[in-house]
Amino acid sequence: MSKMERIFRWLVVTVLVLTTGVTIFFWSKASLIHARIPEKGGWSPNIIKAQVGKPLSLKFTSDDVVHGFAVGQLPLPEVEILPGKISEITLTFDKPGTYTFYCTKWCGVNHWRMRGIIDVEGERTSVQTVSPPLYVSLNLDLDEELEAPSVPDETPSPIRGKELIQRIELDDQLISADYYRKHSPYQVFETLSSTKLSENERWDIVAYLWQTNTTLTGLETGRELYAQNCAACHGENGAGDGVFADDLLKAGQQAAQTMNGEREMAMQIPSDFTDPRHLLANSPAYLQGKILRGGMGTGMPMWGSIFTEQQLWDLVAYLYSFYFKYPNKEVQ
Ligand code: HEC
Ligand SMILES: [Cu+2]
Repeated sequence: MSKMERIFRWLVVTVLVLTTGVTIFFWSKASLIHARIPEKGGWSPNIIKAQVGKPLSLKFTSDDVVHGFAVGQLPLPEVEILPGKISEITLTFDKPGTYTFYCTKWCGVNHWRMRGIIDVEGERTSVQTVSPPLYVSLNLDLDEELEAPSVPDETPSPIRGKELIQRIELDDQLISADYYRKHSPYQVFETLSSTKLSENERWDIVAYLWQTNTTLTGLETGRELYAQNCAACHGENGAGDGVFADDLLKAGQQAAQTMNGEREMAMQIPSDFTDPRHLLANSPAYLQGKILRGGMGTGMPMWGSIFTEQQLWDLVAYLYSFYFKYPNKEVQ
């Protein structure tokens, strides 16, 4: 081999090694997803492309506080994202579509705004029919504020309700899940006025019917989802007094000064699920719709792309349990 040839070979090898090195360096930089509190930009990038069936490797780091990563409607373990550290996860999608990814750690009052999109392209493997949410098919107005004309003067007892039900002839349809979802507790209370029972006894039956449409595992799922996603605004015990309730009110007052809305300010107060006047006037379909769609500017986020249908019903059942204090065992 001549000297020239050897130098030339060296050059080729060096250039090859360098370009691969540089490519890997930039590739790893480019695919690193930065997490920051929403006021500082949230996810960057916040739109990720993927292909059906092709593993998608994601790397994360945080530029400020601890964040978390999860994808809505997918049963994944959440990924913790620590400042200055790199976390990784590999995902494979089996259906095309637009998935929402979101932060799972309360990183500030705007935490829930920390969302992004994974755009998954590819062949649909099976035909899916997506039915509209129940509030849409029922034509419910989610912005209507309903109040129950009367409420129980003591907490209704599902156990007493179960006993009472043997004494009367209850229409079978009242027990079905379909009926439960479409009616508010107050509507069922009114339906029961044809019985000769006292008002409190009728409420006991309503509590029993609500409990039979709830399972302990469903309530447990609802409790976990609520603690992670809702408690910071609505409060641990559902009373509307979460740690961010004051911040929301301030944000509302600011909005009220800039626009002309007293209404706006009032609406920024997270709902109190322990207040029977409000809770008992609303059907599961209404509450599910509210969670799914959000308040559209009231401070209540939308969760439709985050939770599965079953998770939404579990959350709804859990919200009623703030008022109907179900006993710690199944009453069937
Ligand atoms: C950032 C604060 C915030 C978070 C987080 C939040 N909410 Fe709300 N929510 C509100 C506010 C404010 C309202 C009142 C305004 C409205 O009804 O739109 C509200 C209203 C609601 C209502 C309507 C109640 C009614 O009777 O009209 C439901 C149901 C609800 N939230 C459920 C949830 C659930 C379930 C979660 C968690 C998955 C959640 N919220 C998370 C702020 C929040
Ligand atoms: Cu965050």
